[in-house]
Amino acid sequence: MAEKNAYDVKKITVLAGLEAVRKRPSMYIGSTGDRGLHHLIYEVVDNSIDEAMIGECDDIKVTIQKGNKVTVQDNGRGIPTDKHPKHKISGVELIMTKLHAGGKFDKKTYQISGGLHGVGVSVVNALSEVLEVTVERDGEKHHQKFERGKKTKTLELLGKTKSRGTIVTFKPDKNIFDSIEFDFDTVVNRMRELAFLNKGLKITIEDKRANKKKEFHYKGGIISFVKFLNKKKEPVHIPIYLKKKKGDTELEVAMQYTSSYSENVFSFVNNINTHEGGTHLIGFKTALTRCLNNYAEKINGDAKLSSEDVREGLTAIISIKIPNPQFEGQTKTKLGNSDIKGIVDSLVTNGLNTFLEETPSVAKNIIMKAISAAKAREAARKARELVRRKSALETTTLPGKLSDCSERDPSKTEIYLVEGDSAGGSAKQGRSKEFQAILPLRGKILNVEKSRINKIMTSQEIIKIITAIGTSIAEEFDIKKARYHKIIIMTDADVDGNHIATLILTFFFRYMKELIEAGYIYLAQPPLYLIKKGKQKFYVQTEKEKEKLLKKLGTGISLQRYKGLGEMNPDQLWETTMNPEKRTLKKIMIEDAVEADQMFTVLMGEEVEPRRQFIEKNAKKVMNIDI
Ligand code: 28F
Repeated sequence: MAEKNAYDVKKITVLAGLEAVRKRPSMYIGSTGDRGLHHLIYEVVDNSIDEAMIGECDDIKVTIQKGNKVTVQDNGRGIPTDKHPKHKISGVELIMTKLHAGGKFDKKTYQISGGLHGVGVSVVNALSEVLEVTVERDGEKHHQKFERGKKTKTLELLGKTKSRGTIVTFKPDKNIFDSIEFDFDTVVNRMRELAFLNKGLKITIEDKRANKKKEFHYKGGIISFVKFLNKKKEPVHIPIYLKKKKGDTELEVAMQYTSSYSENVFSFVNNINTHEGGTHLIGFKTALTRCLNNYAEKINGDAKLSSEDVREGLTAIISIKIPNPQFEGQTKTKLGNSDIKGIVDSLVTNGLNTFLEETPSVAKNIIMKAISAAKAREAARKARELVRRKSALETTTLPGKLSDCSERDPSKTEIYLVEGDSAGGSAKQGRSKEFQAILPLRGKILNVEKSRINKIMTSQEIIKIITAIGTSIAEEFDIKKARYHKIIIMTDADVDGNHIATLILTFFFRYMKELIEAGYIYLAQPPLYLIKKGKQKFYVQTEKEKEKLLKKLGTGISLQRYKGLGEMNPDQLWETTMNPEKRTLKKIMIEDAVEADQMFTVLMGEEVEPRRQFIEKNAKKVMNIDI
């Protein structure tokens, strides 16, 4: 057994010290904000997942303890404990103190902005006040402790054991991170995704701070993933599942059409969400478009179905596992391996053709839906042409209600989408005409989740927004044409205001997602209360802030609750909500594409609560720092 252990240990290659990690943590974990903090957990779990991917582990436990100390435990083979022949230190110390290339499924790359894949658990060690590791392997239990990456003692033999596996407990270093407060739901979403992507693996998450616990175990793997994504929709057939394994390469596709109009296609490589797509996704889309056009030709005589038409209402997961992925793109989440395109194309072509032949009634439904999508797309194109021609005829090509700003450089300008004419009037008077444009919106806009693009192009409110922003939508969308780099939704803080805000966000998410990804979309934060004490005036935005301030100010104050934007005069609106030096804006970020998609699908249900939760959860509060 010893020689095997020695072989296992020497697979680790030693790269660099950990001082560099503590000096420039963002180079290794993307940021020292919430995303970077949560990557610590993902980095540790990744090692357990690597054990699961080669069939050596089927149970992972994640525990967030009081004080935000995290324990991850797996029942894999256990990190090799004997000395590395060259480095003369144990495999455990090597893994914990040297940046290493991973194992078989090397994910060694890191995103420039916001994240990393596979820089290794040593990075976690360097950024933790304390980290302890316990290994049970070959009937022995070993333990070692580190502080900020430096060992406080050598690997210690604790005694005999009948179990096997690895346990890592770490506490993030408060000196490195803005906050070390883990968000349970954020961890839950990623663990659920990993359980879907690794069929049969049980992942348990426990939050001892709030006595919460969740367990994920999907024998259906990505079939369960598709069913989960479609649980609020109406599927039109049972999920299609395709799989191919060749050596170290494994492909899986699960897909299911529903009656909805939105497309939910997510692609993964070695459990990494390839947000920017790549050759696996191209192979899938190419095969799907070709197969459905061929089948449509067979039953209808002709077909001109676009790649978008055939994906209307489609939920699909493409998950591949390959030993040497080449990640490209701005955030290193685009797969570049060119051989993968053909392999995925042939898997999907064979699998899909078989499905279409075997279930002609479902095949016909899918084709008819794609054909009506094509008709809607054509109608939308004509509607856009009409709008363009109409506005070309008029003097201004911009919506009449828009009060534009004088500055022409979009990186210096912002547009407020304001609910209601009275608030719109105050905003027009209160704003800076130099860099702030105002577009008043009348009442509710169309619920795009339930409408096709042709119907959307008949909604005047939506056309006003599209025209004012200037980028067009869907396949014509071009972010370089954006006329403003801040698009600020300003609605009342009540239920109706929240509903209008989420309707606008749903439209942006479904038809102008790049605006959100580019960080252009914000929510204005009008004050909820004005608190006066003598000559002093305080505007507060939340109940919590109010309580805190009342405690601080004591008695002898006056409290005014703002019901809506219309209650403020232009100066107050400027002072509290529009002045870049005083206002607070919430920037809308899509932290998790799967979660965001679920939220928008749920948002269009009728319950009010999910909308409030969505605003709370997905809008990261940012103090506007561009003075
Ligand atoms: C809670 C965190 O870190 N689990 C791990 C193993 C198992 C092996 C291993 C790890 C690096 C590249 C080999 C055992 N036996 N959980 C974990 N489990 N690392 S980390 O090897 C380290 C080297 O390849 C292991 C045989 N081969 C590998």
